[in-house]
Amino acid sequence: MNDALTELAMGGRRPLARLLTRIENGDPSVRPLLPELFTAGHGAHVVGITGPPGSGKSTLVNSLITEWRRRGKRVGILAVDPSSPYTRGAILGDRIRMMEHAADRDVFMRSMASRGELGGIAATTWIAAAALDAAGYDPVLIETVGAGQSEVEVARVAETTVVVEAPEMGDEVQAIKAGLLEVADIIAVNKGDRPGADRAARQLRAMLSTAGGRVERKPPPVMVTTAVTADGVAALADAIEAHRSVAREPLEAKERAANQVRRALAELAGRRAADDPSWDETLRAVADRELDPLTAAECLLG
Ligand SMILES: Nc1nc2c(ncn2[C@@H]2O[C@H](COP(=O)(O)OP(=O)(O)OP(=O)(O)O)[C@@H](O)[C@H]2O)c(=O)[nH]1
Ligand SMILES: [Mg+2]
Repeated sequence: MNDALTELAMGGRRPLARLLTRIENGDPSVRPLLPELFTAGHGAHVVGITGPPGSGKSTLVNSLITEWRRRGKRVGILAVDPSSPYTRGAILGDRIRMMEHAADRDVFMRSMASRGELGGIAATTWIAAAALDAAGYDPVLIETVGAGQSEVEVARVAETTVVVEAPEMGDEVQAIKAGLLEVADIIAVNKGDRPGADRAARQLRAMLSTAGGRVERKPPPVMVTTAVTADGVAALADAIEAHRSVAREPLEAKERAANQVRRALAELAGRRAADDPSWDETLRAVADRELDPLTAAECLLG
C-alpha cells in the first residue's frame, strides 16, 4: 500500500490533514492514489447536510456530532464552500460552532473551498470523503450551502442527503427553485423553537405527498429539530442511520455511482463513452466499490 495511505489507515491526523490539503489544491500527486483510496475505505456512511444559508446546518451538525459521539462513532466533517474562496467568515463561524469538539480526537473537521483541478467541487468532495473514510471516520458529514447546481452535485456525492430548512424564511419555495427537495432523503425543519416550525413541516409533508419528491419514491420524512437544544436530534440521527441501508440498495448505489462516473467522464471526454458496451458492468463494479469512478471512466474511454 502507498505510504500516504498506510499513514492514513494508522489513524494519524497530520497525514490526513496533509492529504486533504493536496486534494483541495488539486495536486496531481493525488491522482495515482485514487484507486486505492476509494477501495481502501471502510464503507463509511457519507451524509450530506445542505439547505439555505442560515437555516442552522452547522449548529445541527454540531448537535449530530454530540449524538454520534454518544453512540461511540468517530465523526468526520467536511464543510464545503462551492461558491467562492472569499467567504472565510462563514467557514470561521462553522469552526467556532463546532469548537466544543475541537479537542476530541475522534472528531475530524475540515473546511474546503473549491480549487480542484481533479474535476470540480463534486470530485474534490468525494475524494476528500474517501480520505476520511480510509482514516476510519464513520459517518462522514458534508455540509454545503444549498443555492445552486454545484451544491446539488455535492449533495449527490452523499449517500444520504439531509435538507435543512428553517420556518421563518419561506424556504419551501426557495428549496424547490434550487432543486433541493429532489435530492432530499430526509428534510429537517430546524429552529423548531420558533413559531411556525410545525406548520412549515405540515405544509412540506402535504406538498411532498402530492407533487414533490422523487418520482416513484416514498416522499422523504420531514422532521422538526431544534439544533440549539438538540431537540429532535437523536430522532434525526436515527433516521439518517436507517437510511443507510436504503442508500445501499443496489439500484440506489448504482444511481449514485452513475452520477460520479458520468461527471468523471464529462471531465475527460464528454458523454460519448456512455454508449460503450461495458457501461453497465463498469457501473456495477463502482457500485460494489471494486473500482473508483475516475478509473472506470478511463476504461470506458479506452
Ligand atoms: N432559535 C434557533 N436558532 C438556531 C437554531 N439552529 C441554529 N440557529 C441559529 O441560526 C443561526 C445560523 O446557524 P448556522 O448553524 O450557522 O446556520 P448555517 O445553515 O450553517 O449557515 P451557513 O453555513 O452560513 O449557511 C445561528 O445564529 C444559530 O445560532 C435553532 O434550532 N433554533
Ligand atoms: Mg454553516
